[in-house]
Amino acid sequence: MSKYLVDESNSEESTNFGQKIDNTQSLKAGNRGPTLMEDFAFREKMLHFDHERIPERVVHARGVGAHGYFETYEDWSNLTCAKFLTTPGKKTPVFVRFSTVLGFRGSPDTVRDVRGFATRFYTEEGNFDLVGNVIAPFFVHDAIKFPDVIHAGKPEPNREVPQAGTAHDTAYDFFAEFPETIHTVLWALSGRGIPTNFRQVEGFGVHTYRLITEEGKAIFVKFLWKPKQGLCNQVWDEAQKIAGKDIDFHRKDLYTAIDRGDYPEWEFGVQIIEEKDEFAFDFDLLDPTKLVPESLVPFKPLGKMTLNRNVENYFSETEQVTFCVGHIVRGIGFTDDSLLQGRLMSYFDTQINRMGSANYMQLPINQPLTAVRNNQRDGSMQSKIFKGEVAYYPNALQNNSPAKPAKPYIDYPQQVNGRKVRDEVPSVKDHYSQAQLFYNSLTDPEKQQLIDGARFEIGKCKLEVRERMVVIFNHVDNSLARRVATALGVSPPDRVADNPGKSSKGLSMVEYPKPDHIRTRTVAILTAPGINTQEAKATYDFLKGEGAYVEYVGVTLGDQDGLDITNTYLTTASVLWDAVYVPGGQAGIDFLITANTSFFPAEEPLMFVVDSYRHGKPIGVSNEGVKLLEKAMLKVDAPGIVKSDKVDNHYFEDLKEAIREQRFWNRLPMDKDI
Ligand code: HDE
Repeated sequence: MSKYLVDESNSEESTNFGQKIDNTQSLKAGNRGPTLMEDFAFREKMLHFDHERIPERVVHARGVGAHGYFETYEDWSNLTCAKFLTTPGKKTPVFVRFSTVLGFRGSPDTVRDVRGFATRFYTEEGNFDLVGNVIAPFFVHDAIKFPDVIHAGKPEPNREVPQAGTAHDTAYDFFAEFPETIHTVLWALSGRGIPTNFRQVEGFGVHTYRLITEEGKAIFVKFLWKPKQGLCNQVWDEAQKIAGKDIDFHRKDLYTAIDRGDYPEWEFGVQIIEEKDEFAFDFDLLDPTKLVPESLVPFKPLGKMTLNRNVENYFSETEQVTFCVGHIVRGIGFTDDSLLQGRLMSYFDTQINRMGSANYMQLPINQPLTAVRNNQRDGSMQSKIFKGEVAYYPNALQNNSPAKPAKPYIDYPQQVNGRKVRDEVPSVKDHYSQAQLFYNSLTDPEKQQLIDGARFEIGKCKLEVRERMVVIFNHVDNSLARRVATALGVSPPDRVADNPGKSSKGLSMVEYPKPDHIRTRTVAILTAPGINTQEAKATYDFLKGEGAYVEYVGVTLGDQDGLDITNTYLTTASVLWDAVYVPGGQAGIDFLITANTSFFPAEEPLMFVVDSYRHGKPIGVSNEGVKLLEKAMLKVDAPGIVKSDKVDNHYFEDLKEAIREQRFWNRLPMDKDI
């Protein structure tokens, strides 16, 4: 792709047809006169500007992309003949685009939503696009319902509100009418719907695919991505505040980590189901509203992906990348999952609509590494010049070329039969067992967050929608329904269904392994004139040495007693940081508590620690710094508050451990009756 990079530094301006121009003024009849029609430079510039936008994606419009590579651990030819998985250590370039689903292209990053995790592998056999999500199941099992679920979730068409979220009548009207959505709805209401950043998300291929060996043996697989950075979510209040303070929060997080060389990594792997076990489960393997629990089928890592390069140009790369579920490589196959089958058509169509041309695969970001040879011709913006008179097959004039390859894509010779029907699929009808499995697998604080999410979202809906949603919840779990109902002004229902209490590993975010370091964790050190700069500096140096992203927050920008203040209490807020440290120093703490300069927002330092506390974040505090917490009426002995009179190595290790832990969920308020 580098041959397409354009560097315009030290150059002279020209039109698109190459004429050098002075483009600082338009051509007028006299200084104050009308602009002349003959001004070709003005016309070209303005017309190009008028056409700068292409239709945004109908879903997943808001996204962020990065380049990287995938490296396979071993030769997996016992599972598949896909070449990128059969040469140990081989690096295959990738491009990943993370996205929210419902919001428009300029919507905030931290809304509650499902998120896309789309990966393109530029393999030596062509592009393989694994267009997945960060949530394992999907709302509906039949592609024909997709426009409905999206119309219900998108802003309501009469007024076009609300933006980028499901907290409104039409979304929950649909969910209540269509209970197969409940499993995915619970995922979205949990921490999975508000990840801390895109580096800490799992990825799921969602559908069941096939892997096929050279000998033609096939197995069923689910594709999964496991982040090395751990899993973490924001608190809903925090996510909402970030949506105002920094709507690009997730984008910037990814860009920053990559710019600083802290490349995020994911293990890529599969859950393997032998063909003979297709019907061995109490759910349908081809039903994408269900997942394969890791307690039943373990995750088998195949390789690792590293994202190590940011895009040069958002539009050319992230906006113009055209993922298609149908971009597949030899050794990987589809299944009869009807959602997958529907997607196989929709993505090609949507890309032609977005790009305005069937030649979109010729764009630099879309070109495969392999040669493209076929008899497809012409179309808008054709950039290739094909030699010769032949554009058909078979032909003798060109020796029957492009010819049949020696090893073409393997269409798995699956037996297909059945009557044409437009019926419900009986095996999909159990909507609640896996919703229960998911709910039961969460820790109590995670359940609480899910319930609070439901109270917020459904609390925005009409009474009849609220009542119907409580009925759905009650089929999952009576206590869940009662807890949600109480806050919605709906009568807590009696038990109607059993929740047998089954759970699975791999579903709780809290139980996911944490990294053993604190690299990339962001820490704000609160300062004011009179703060103990020695303590501040020593903590800064220690955390920085551990690879954390540490900055000082102060009253004004610039130097303050030798500290380089890069944020003020006006430009930042606790929600933008993973942790906060308050050093000692009586005068400084007095300043933060009483704040006597006119431009200083008096409550902000207090709000800083209050929000950090409420969002379960680690808070380091030394000596007089404790007084700021006391003034804010926080429990200074609560978990995750690391305090000491001595800022020494012992203290630093405790602080590091708390920052590594990332969140102290049991500090968040819990319902009394559980
Ligand atoms: Fe998509 N989806 N989708 N989807 N999807 C699109 O393609 C569609 C589904 C997913 O970063 C669109 O380029 C249908 C499941 C991601 O560019 C569109 C159905 C999963 C992205 C489309 C589904 C996804 C898209 C919109 C049901 C997870 C963003 C613009 C049959 C496995 C890709 C575009 C990117 C994007 C259709 C369901 C993930 C319209 C019809 C299930 C990550 O083609």
